[in-house]
Amino acid sequence: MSGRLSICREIEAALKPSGIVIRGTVDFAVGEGPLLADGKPAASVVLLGNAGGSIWPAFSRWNTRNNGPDPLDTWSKEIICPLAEKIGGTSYFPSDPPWQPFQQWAMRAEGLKPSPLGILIHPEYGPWHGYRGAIGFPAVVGKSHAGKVVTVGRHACDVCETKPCLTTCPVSAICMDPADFGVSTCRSHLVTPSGQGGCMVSGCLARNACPVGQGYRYPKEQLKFHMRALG
Ligand code: B12
Ligand code: SF4
Ligand code: SF4
Repeated sequence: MSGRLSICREIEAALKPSGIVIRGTVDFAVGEGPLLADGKPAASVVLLGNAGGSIWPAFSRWNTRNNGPDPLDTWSKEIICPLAEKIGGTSYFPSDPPWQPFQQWAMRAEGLKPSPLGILIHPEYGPWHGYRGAIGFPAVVGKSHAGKVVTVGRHACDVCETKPCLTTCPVSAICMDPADFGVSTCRSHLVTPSGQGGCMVSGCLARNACPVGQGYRYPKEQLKFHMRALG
């Protein structure tokens, strides 16, 4: 593989028009990484995703010409697969089974921690970020693009005194344990008139209530798009 920094620069430059950004790198212990196309374990992955609504302009333009299922996954693959091939990497996608541990990779890449919402909280973007894919390599990439590393002791949720995310959900689907998100309670509410006129239009009320990263809140159309996928 050519220089580590140049790989990240090449990825950054190629992805710029899409709004997909590098969300850090993870270097694995020997044999720990996901399998590459040649069947050998990756030494590193470069994690790719959105910061706030960064992907929405490019994706929504593309989506006006698209009628297929799972448009965001299809769009992500159309962008990331050819790039991975060009630079000698293997691509992975968060929605492709068997699910790769994207959230664990993100915790290692940027020092993030889960919020009560189940999604990871970022010190700057708050809950307004996600992962669109990753590219694995046979050689170590290193931490030159490790993103914004937070100190675990100052994790946003640890110092959030009022925790409005815990009290805003109309059906109490959110609790302190991120693993206990009430998926069926949430979905049952979303199909009711109150859910259709509330969360389905304005986005998850609990996520909206988080005071961190408000400036990165997704645009209204993007919120609706993600809620349609969840509901
Ligand atoms: C299945 C799934 C769902 C299901 C079930 C979710 C659930 N809570 O059970 C449904 C469809 C309901 C769902 C909904 C949503 N999801 Co979802 N989902 C996934 C998916 C595809 C797989 C999750 C999984 O089981 N992974 C398998 C294990 C092996 O991966 P993992 O990294 O180890 O993940 C686990 C750990 O993080 C662990 N964990 C939790 N806390 C801790 C703490 C520690 C210390 C450790 C070690 C581990 C740990 O729990 C995770 C899940 O098992 C992931 C993508 C992915 N590949 O991970 C997205 C993903 C987790 N979802 C995501 C999002 C954004 C959402 C929604 C907000 C989408 C929306 N429409 O708005 C909602 C919110 C749901 C919620 N409050 O949890 C994002 C999260 C991004 C982020 N900022 O963290 C992901 C990463 C997808 C993406 N493309 O970015 N989701
Ligand atoms: S409201 Fe507070 S506890 Fe809830 S996700 Fe946001 S920072 Fe974390
Ligand atoms: S989408 Fe609505 S019902 Fe579901 S967890 Fe968020 S606030 Fe609760």
